Amino acid sequence: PKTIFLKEYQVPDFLIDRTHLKVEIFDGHTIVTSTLAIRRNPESQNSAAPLLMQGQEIDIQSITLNGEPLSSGQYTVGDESLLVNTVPDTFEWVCVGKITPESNTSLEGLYRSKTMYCTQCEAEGFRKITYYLDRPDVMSEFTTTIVADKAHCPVLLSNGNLVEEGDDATDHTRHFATWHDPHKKPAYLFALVAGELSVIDDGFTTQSGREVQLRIFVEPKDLEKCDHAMTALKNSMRWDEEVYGREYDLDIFMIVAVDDFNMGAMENKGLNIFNTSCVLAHPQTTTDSGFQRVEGVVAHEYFHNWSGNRVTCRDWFQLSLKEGFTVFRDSEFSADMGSRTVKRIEDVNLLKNAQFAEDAGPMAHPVQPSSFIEISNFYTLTVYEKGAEVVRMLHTLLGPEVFRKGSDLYFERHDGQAVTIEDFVAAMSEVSGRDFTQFMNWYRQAGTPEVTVTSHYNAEDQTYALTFTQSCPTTPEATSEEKKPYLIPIGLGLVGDAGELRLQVKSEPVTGEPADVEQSDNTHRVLEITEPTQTVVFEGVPEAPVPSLLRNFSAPVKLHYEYGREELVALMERDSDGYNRWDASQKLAIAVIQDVVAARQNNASPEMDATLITAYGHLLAQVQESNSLLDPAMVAAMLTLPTENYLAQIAEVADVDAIHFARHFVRISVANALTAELEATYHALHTTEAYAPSAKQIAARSLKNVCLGYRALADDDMGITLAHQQFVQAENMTDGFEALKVLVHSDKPSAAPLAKQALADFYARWQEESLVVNQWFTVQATRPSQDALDHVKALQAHPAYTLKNPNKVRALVGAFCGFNPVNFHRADGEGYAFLADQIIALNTLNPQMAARMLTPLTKWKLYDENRQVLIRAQLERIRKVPTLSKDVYEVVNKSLK
Ligand code: HT7
Ligand code: ZN
Repeated sequence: PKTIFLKEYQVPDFLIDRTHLKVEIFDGHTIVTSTLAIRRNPESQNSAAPLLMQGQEIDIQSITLNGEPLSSGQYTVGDESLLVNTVPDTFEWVCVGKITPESNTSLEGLYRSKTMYCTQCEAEGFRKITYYLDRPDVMSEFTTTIVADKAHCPVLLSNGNLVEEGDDATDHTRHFATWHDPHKKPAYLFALVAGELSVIDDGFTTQSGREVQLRIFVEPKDLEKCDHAMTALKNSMRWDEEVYGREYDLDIFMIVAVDDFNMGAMENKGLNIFNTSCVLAHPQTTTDSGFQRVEGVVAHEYFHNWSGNRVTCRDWFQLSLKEGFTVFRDSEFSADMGSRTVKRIEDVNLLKNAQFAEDAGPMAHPVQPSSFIEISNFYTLTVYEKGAEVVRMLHTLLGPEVFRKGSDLYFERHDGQAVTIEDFVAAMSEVSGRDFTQFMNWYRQAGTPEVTVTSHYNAEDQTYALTFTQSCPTTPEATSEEKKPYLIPIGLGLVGDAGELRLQVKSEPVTGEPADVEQSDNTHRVLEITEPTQTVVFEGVPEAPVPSLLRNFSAPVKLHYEYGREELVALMERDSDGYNRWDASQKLAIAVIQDVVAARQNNASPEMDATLITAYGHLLAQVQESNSLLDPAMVAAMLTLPTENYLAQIAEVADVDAIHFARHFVRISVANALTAELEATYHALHTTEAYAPSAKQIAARSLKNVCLGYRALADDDMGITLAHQQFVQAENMTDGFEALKVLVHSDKPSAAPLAKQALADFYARWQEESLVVNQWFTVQATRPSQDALDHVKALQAHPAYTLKNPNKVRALVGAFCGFNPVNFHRADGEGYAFLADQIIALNTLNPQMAARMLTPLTKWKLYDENRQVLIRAQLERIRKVPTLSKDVYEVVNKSLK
């Protein structure tokens, strides 16, 4: 397979002004007639360039050029292309091709999901529908006519506005619909849906007074699960007007839910297609986090209408231009809809758990990658989540008003264009008058920068010096020495005994260049670190403070500062920055767990540090006070220990068994020490109020269920009894599922029969609800007990399981390999062999999914010698598969380098 390089970008040789697609769906095959108005691009470097189109798995029936048939000798069909050596400067191209959506299991292009036909074209799926210039900088005006059987496909949808519909002239069992999209768009934003669907209707009046019809299409049985998505859509539309001044631009906005989908959703112009898991929500079948996910994904796809569709990417190296910016936008939206601090904690948790791991592995790449083999492999946490953090840093550096001016300029200047990340940053630079040359390192260098901070308090002068040293580890594209220093915004405060101290920076730093310091208020600042080493001195500091560093996680870095445990407790209790209060709780928990890991490794008996228990006790006492200002969701997050995966990531050599033991030991110790407090908090929050996905209720449920989880670990059986009661009585999925998880994951003998019965009851009750069955698979796949792998293998034979549905694969195989580390990393290597088997099977069925499922095997460097050998052996086995897809080839080869 060929590597594509950013530096080799060339403008397209041809442009397609208008695209007319006629898609005739028959049972077993589909005929696609594409009529394209093509002309040479005046900006092309080659005025005599041949016409090279992309196409895959299309059976060509005929081609005409300006009405003249093209014989097969006049063009060359390659594996994935069609070449015509001589063409006029302007011409009409008509190609009739036959495709078979029914046998398309890759879920790219046009495919059949259950009884419905739908498309997924990003990034390069359109070429499976017709031959085309399938690249984002070729933008065309699309008209689409769909013809299909009336009985099987009563609903026919495509992008834009419906212009005509009626019976087929020759066959009255068939009908057609013609849609026209007035906005030029790249092929990746094309969509088509045909099937038997029910719809909920609503409307939205834009800020300029235009009426927009809003429609959500789902299977008839899911009609009652659309209200939350519709509310989220209307809130998103209003929010984008208020916060970014962006108004919707068509008369209709449609969402369609499909069961078989490789990702969460797709922002096709005017016709978003969603994985059912990201649009359907009902209190009885959806957990709180499911509700929040629906809200976030609906917003994300809607926001793409401007950040992605109106202004799109020049090439796929610019993917973060739309994805990083849109994740930032949806994250701010969710923060405005619920708890800002808790949303920030969730985002950072994802970044630290998963994106940092990606940055430390063989697939590490810059936010703007410089090369790829298969672009589908670059829809990554780096492009999305780190990309959003980079946009957030611009927001932090400029402040909300100037950032808004920058985004206004960006949208106005580039409306209708396909542009680059540099164009985005240029707009931000222009409105602020700032030079962002150094800032671009965030886009162009891979790896997580590390910042080490040391402090020195001089009681005599009342000065406090902080020295920052930055570096970035070696990643596949550059060594540590080659990496240039970053501009790192560091949010900062100084916590004293009686409160936060006033910050006065001494005009000249002790060493290095003068620190660029942005003033906000007296007790909080954002320092700008630009040098490899830089010192900032504060004066008028009356006492030795505890520094609160990287407030609100102001930059995606690993920050090291040697905190004493009592200092962490001080931050947990007194820091005005909510994010750092949580971060201190995590740091303290890590230190305590690491003690136990070390004891375990030295065959010593583990001891529990009482500092953590006392701090947790204070939190539980405070949150129960009648006038408490503590957000229960914050307390829940603070009481939640770092994951085993994260603990593995930060270990020198990850000892999965010792980590599992230590984390469990700390949880049991907390449970036994705070039994009464946990139980009291549980009861105080366990109400019978009717379910609402409100921030207040979600917060209460999250703390209640964290308490239940701990309580069930204490030496007595009361927690198991409470969990069982909650499971039986639950009126919403959050409470039901959390209780089920407690029972199924418990290693207590008393829990075993209850768990068995609860699993059986749960399945019996929800077997018709595919998304709930996914939860049922996951709770079993993540069970820590030793027979977990055998159980997962047995579940693969369950009638509800299929390798063809990505949600099922993620729920069972993905959950086991990603979130059951102690079993996936079994010392005998059976977990690795199991995953390799799944990847080999998926490689032919669905290469995108196969490549994604490789992720746990890419992390082999974290583990001991024995496991490294076992993982590499499985990667080698996969590499030897004769018909390896580009997707899997790229990840396996990079992992074995
Ligand atoms: N922009 C969408 C990307 C997407 C996708 C990419 C590859 C393969 C399948 C896919 N489905 C959707 C999703 C988004 O970021 O909104
Ligand atoms: Zn997106």
